[in-house]
Amino acid sequence: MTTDTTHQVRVVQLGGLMPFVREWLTERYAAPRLADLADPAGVEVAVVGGGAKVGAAELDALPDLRAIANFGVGYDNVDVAEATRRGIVVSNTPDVLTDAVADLAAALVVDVLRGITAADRFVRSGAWSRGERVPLTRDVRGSVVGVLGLGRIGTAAAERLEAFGAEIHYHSRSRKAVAWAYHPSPVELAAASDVLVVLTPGGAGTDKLVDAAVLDALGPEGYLVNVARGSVVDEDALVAALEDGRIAGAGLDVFADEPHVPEALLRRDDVVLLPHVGSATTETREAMGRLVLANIDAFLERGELVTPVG
Ligand code: 8YV
Repeated sequence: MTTDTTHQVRVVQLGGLMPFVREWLTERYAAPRLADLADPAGVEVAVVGGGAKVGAAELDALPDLRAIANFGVGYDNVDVAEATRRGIVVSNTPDVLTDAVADLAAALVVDVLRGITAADRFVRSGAWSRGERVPLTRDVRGSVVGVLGLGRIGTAAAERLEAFGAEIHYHSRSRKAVAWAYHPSPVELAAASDVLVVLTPGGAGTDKLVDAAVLDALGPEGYLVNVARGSVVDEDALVAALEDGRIAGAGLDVFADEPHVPEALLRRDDVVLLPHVGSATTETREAMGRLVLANIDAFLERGELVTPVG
């Protein structure tokens, strides 16, 4: 497909956007995919989905770009420093997905402690009808949940788990004005926790923050839950810790190289594996889409973003 040359293309689509978002962008801005764009001149806004990488090479391909609207709260896929250097502003989709992601984080904590999906596999395998039994599991009430990264989503997840009767501890870049117990490092938080829940941003600042030392501090009775970014956990160290029984199990919605999931994890019954679905509800994805459009409109009309990053 080539672009209509009578119409100046101002908005372009990059990466894996959901079909309804593509439709909205096509209807409202006649925004083509980057691959279908005949001439990049005049493109001012790039909408980025599916965590597509945007670095110097991608920015070179769009010489008139002035804004990047990222479909997602996490923007570790975008080289913001390079964009800023070129005078390009970046927006994300905060707040609208907080509840959905916090729900999934809390659900994974309950799942790893109560063995819900493992018990589902047990029933489907016919083991229950053969008279076998599932092992007893662990109470959520009274367990210590360590939240690594007490931002908007971390706080919302902690509130949910507190309602379940869990005791909340946390580590964050800064101490917050909350009653929950603060630990000065991830290792100290892990040592105090039954379940460590990763809710930090991705990117260079948190790369492999959860390493072998943190997993060892979590210990053989401890579980890891990650709904943030795969990059925050040293995946090889996680596989090794599970294989050696140095941690009890894990609930993972994100991976280092999505959609690739290490073979060693696929084989294990003590891990819950989800395909990066933290924000994947109809309501939330639509709200994210509306926020992306609001950012594009504000930028094209007034040169401002509604939810700029940084
Ligand atoms: C999206 C996410 O699935 O918001 C984020 O940071 O990870 C998810 O909501 C992702 O951005 C895909 O576009």
